[in-house]
Amino acid sequence: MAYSIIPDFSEVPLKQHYPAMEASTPTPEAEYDYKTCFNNGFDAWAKVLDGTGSSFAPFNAQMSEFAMGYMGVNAKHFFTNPELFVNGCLHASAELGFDTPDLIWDVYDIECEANGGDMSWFDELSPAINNTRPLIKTEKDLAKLTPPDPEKDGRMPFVKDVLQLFHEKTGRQPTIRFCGPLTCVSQYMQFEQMILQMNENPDFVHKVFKYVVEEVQAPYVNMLFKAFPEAGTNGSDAIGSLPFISEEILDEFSIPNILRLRELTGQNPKLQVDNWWGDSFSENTEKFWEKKKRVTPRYLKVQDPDLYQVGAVKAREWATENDSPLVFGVDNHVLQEGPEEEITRRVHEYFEVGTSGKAGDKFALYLCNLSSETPFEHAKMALDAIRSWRAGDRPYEGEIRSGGEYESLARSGEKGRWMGIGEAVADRATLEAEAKEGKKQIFSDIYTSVMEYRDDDCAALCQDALDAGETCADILDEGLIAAMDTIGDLFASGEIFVPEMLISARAMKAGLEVLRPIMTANEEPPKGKVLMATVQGDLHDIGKNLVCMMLEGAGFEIVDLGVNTDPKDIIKQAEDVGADVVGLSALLTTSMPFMRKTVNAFREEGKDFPIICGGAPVTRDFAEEIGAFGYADNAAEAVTICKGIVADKLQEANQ
Ligand code: B12
Repeated sequence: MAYSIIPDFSEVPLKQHYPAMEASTPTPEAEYDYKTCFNNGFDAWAKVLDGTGSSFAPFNAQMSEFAMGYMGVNAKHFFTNPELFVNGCLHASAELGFDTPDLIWDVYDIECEANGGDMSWFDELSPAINNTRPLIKTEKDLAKLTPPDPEKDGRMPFVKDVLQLFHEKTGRQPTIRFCGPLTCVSQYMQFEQMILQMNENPDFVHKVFKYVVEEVQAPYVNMLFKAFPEAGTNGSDAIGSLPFISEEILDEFSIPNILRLRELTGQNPKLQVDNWWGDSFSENTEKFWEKKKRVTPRYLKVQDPDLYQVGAVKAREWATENDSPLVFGVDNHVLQEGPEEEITRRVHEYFEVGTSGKAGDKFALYLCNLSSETPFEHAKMALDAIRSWRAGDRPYEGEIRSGGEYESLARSGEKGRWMGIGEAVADRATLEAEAKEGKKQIFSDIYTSVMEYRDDDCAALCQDALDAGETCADILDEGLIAAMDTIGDLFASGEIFVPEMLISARAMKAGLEVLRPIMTANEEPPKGKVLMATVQGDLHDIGKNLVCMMLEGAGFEIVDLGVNTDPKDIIKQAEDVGADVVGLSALLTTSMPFMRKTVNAFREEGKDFPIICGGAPVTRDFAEEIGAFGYADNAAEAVTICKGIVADKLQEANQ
């Protein structure tokens, strides 16, 4: 069956990771009887989640990309052909011995794609909305949109077919997946624009939520409920996590819209959203878990890296006190990158704590995303760890490391590492006092206007400073850049979140606009020119955009090539604009090879630009190994490196 707006992939070659299968013919049923082989797992999950209690703790894993790699199927076929998709997931789950198969397609995209959202398709990973061309920028764009027909548009019918096949093959009720309303709106509006508009024009954003929830999501989910009235349902909401958003945004936008969707789909208490991260960023974890309970009433799910940070014991205690079934999620970075011992340790620790106490029979384990790049041995190791736990092996008994001071062997256990957040520097009052010390009043006022997100005041104060004869350089250094330095430090210490960073950057930009004409007329040079790009195959840009903002705040000129960037384009643009530094960002392990490819391409063409790399899965070692000039863990560090590169260049030129 062909679904609307899906390009023709008939010529796409197969990926050959694992023993390959013909993509054009559905994978064979193999020898498994899917109607019986997952029965114990399905029953155990049901007993855990309905609070009856299970005689063993079941597990499952997000694994569609892994199944795709395991079957040797190209993503463009896998995510458009229901036979391939369902057979692939069931076959891989049965073959590896999963308790249950967890069918999860690229769930963030379906609603926006069906409404005409621009999609990017890749060979080796799931497709994604191209967030550089959002559907809604203005009220006019919103008014022009016609809601999709769930029976016809995009891959909404694909999802229905997937559920139907799953039901036929397993004899079980499928789970209806949808995109959490907040993540869905960010797909329609683009993340930064959504956050800025929430601050500037919240009524508009509320209207977008209303449209998306009432006219797109409810009809879609209801179409699926009509076909599968007994189905479970679960939303995915990656962006509804701290510190992308604040708890205020959760309260104002996210929670009410999840509840509204529940209302519009027949008050089904099973309609839930269960994958918010950010527990370790919340000032009060227990209160955060109460918020989670509002949108996932039946159980508490806490996943790494937050789980490792706040501690499995704390989560166990809360769940027991609140009479809530409990699900722990094991870090996808640990599963993918190891170290190998950590995989077994982590699985055992979470089983030990999760199954402890009087509610220990209401516990299940979740392996957060086995990707197509997760080594087969690592997936096997996780499964062996589960088997050995069940067989009574307890090599690490009593060694509870999560929530403690243990230096984790796995870097993603460090606080905030996954968000590129560094070490605490100092508290806000100290940073502000230091920044203002001995400063002229006008600079101090400019600094404060940025810190307090007052765009108009910042612009007016910059004008006042110019009128009073101050130079652009001083206004920048003493006012705007000083403020962005503090903002960077506060973000690095986890004291402020992404929204505050975006809003302060906008205030800084308002001031910059006042200075720009004078700077251009005086030909006051920027501190340097940085070319930034997210590498090929990768559409994540939140981190890259933060780095751009901080660099701009530090006086650099930025040329941002956006996402999914071809190495050739990067080289050409670096030359055309005369970049002092080239910055590459990657958030997927599957796109990291393109970082290497880009660095190699510069080398092969003999183009000697200093390249710096970053993004959560990228490490200093990796950057060194591929021959990059530098690496930064976070936006503030990126500014320091760029300053260093430009200073060295100047020094060389002056010698
Ligand atoms: C937000 C998000 C999304 C959003 C992206 C929105 C956007 N506009 O970027 C959406 C929902 C669209 C999405 C889609 C997908 N995602 Co995603 N996503 C995330 C999430 C939750 C956060 C990533 C992020 O923005 N972090 C916050 C920023 C601030 O941190 P950062 O990028 O690291 O940046 C900082 C530093 O690293 C550094 N830095 C960053 N870039 C640079 C560059 C330079 C030069 C320097 C010096 C420094 C630097 O400074 C920044 C600021 O301090 C992570 C989960 C996680 N736990 O990390 C998953 C995650 C990255 N996604 C993942 C996956 C698998 C996907 C999808 C394939 C899912 C799917 N099945 O549809 C698609 C892929 C799309 C694609 N082809 O790119 C996986 C990756 C697994 C892996 N090991 O590769 C993760 C880890 C989730 C998971 N646990 O499975 N995702």
